[in-house]
Amino acid sequence: MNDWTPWPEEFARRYREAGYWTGETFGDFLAARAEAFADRIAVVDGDRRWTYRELDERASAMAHGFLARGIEPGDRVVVQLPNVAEYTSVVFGLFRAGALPVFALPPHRSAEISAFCEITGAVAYVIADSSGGFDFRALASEVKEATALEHVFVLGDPGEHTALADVPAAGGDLPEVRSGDVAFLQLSGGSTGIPKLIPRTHDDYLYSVRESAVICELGEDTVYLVALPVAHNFPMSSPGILGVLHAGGRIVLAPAPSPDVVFPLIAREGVTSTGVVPPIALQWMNSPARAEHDLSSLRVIQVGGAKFVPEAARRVRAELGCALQQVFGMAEGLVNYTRFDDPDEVVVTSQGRPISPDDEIRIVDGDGAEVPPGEVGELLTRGPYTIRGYYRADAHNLVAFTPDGFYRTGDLVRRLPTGHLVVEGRAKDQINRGGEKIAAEEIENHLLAHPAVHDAAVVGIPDDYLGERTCAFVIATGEPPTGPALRAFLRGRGLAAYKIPDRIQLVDAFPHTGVGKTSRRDLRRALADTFRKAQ
Ligand code: J2J
Repeated sequence: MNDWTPWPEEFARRYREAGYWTGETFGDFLAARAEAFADRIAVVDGDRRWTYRELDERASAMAHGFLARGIEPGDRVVVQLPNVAEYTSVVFGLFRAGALPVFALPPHRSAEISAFCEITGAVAYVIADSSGGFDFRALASEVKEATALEHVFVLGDPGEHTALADVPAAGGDLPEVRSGDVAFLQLSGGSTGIPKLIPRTHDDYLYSVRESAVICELGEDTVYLVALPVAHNFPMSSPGILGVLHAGGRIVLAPAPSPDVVFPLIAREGVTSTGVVPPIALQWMNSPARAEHDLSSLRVIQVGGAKFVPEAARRVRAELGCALQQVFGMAEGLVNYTRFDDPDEVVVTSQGRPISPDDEIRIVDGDGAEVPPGEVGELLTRGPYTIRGYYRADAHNLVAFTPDGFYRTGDLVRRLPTGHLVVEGRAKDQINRGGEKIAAEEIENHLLAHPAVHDAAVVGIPDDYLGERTCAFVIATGEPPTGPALRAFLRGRGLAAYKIPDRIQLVDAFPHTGVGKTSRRDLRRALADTFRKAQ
């Protein structure tokens, strides 16, 4: 079994020759930033301000400390932290130690964390003691019991584990890290029962970061607000915290995206840009608190992660007093941005065009043939920062990628003559709940574990605010379970809260979807249609 799929040598050579892959590692990247911007502020978290030099020193001390405690180059380390400054020192510390962060999100619970640990064989887990009212130490103890985890590092009160504050250490040389190796594992939105992890190399990711910083016109005067969970691919790299560090700007970490938290922070720190998902943009636009704060420093709000409908997009400039940039990206690679010199109509109605001239785009029909220009089809892509395979997923890779290495995004798009893409829908078994991705099969499998569930199908249903919500159609066996009982059952299985179905509907039978063997995809589509018609 291969851990990951490198680019074929002829592509790797091409990307190096074109200057995309420069040989820089994340460790080098931070060192160069610290050299260039030493005393400038890099990270703001509440009243704490770290300079570039301080971040660099903290990252090295973390690296030495992790190594001294037995973390080895190549080891996987699950990182699940809220939006705090230590996220940056931990992650760059792991990069410098040659260890691979696995980026969990704050809502993940035992079902997800155990799966990440099992797939990766992670030896360590970095958490905060508690956050958002949840005690992560108990979760860590549970997962440690059941997996190969050896270390748990805790920001704050460590309980039975190790305090993150005790990790930093002095030391000599750090291990050699190669830019063509995998630097970290990012999460895929997923469409199958088992989570998929995305191996990104230093070379490929840093290319997308540098180009994003240019496209988004970042500079030393950039003050970027991290409103989404910092480990998500969007605020990490599009252009996100890494793009801002590249340009010598300042990262401001927000503990939550709500207007009461974010608006005062924008005013206090003079925030110039931020990236959010559509429901947050809507919440900000709809908030009466807008009038009470000086948001005039804001130059651009990026919106992505789910479709931002034109009606909402048109409101941005008047209501938030800044420009809109649409971002259509994916942790697997390809990122599209509308550009600042695009006509307003293109910014409002499209999801942008790719970063790189070497991003290859194919838009295909169900048989894999390219559709005529301007028509809707599934987006396939290949390029200098798009993976060629998921981590340790040989069987799934055969279906998720074409034989010639294109990633099947599962997104239905059409292309404008300018090269901009318009997202029209989805051909994958995933629900996009306001930017949070839910794999239908994963939730169905959890439901099927309930003794009174005979069959289950999970689909997306339209929602004005989130774009989509989840509805689970359930066929019971014996005494039908109630909705609240099924929800409690799912929570009890350690599932992240955003994956618990918003609606549970008991049905006697599923619709027939035509001749022959019914595919789950057809069934989900038919259920979603009947739901829509019934509304
Ligand atoms: C419609 N669907 C979108 C958009 C993503 C930048 C921005 C977002 C992500 C992200 C990211 C969309 N309109 N503007 O990684 O770097 C849906 C598509 C896509 C999937 C990827 C980044 N922007 N999507 O959302 O890995 O279905 O990345 O394939 O979480 O989100 O999800 P994810």
